[in-house]
Amino acid sequence: MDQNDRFIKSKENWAKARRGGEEREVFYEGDDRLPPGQHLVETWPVLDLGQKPDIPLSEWTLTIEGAVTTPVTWTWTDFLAQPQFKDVSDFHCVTSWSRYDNEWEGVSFKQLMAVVQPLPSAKFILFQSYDDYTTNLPLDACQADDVLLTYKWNGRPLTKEHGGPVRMIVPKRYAWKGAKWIKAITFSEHDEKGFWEVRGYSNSALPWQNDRYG
Ligand SMILES: Nc1nc2c(c(=O)[nH]1)N[C@H]1C(S)=C(S)[C@@H](COP(=O)(O)O)O[C@H]1N2
Ligand SMILES: [Mo]
Repeated sequence: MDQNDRFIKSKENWAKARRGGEEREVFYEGDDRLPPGQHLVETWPVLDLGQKPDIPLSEWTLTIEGAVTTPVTWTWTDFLAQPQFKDVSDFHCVTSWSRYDNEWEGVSFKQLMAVVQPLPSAKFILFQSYDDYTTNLPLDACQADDVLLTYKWNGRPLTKEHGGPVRMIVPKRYAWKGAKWIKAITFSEHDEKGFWEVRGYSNSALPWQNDRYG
């Protein structure tokens, strides 16, 4: 086992030890903005499987396919040609840190859906990344106004460590639902669990429900 396998194993065991059995603890820390069991940080920690793929902008593509009327593969130029969107939101990691007021810039998920036009049968979405990470969400969750594909954080290009060139941001779910180094988005009639979802983490991942383990 290398260091990375050990990290995955320990996170998996952590979820196993905590799911079921005990009742979910829901407590508030006197601040309506901080979800239960979270603490506030001012830095921005880096969390991933350790690969941090290097994708030159000239080689970067994002494919959006599956149960859609118009599948597309965007190059970097195509991505930047989309109407641009800015939003400020809070970031909640399941390992218990939260970071407030992140300013994101990119393409809203609503815009992406206007381009590909999901079929009425499309109910779920699978996200795939350049490091072979995957995560899944119901389509409904991605229709929220604050969901976007971002390439800028606080006015600066998103660094490789944090998922640049482009990553997903889904503020109302724990941060593992936001795929860094995003490569493909597949709309589907069926739900397919992602990397952490098959390793004991919640399929829904709702911070306000303290919904961490599945
Ligand atoms: N491609 C990819 N995306 C990923 C991950 C990953 O390992 N690979 N880790 C997830 C997890 S567990 C978290 S908490 C956030 C962390 O984002 P950050 O490193 O920018 O803080 O990215 C999520 N997206
Ligand atoms: Mo995470």
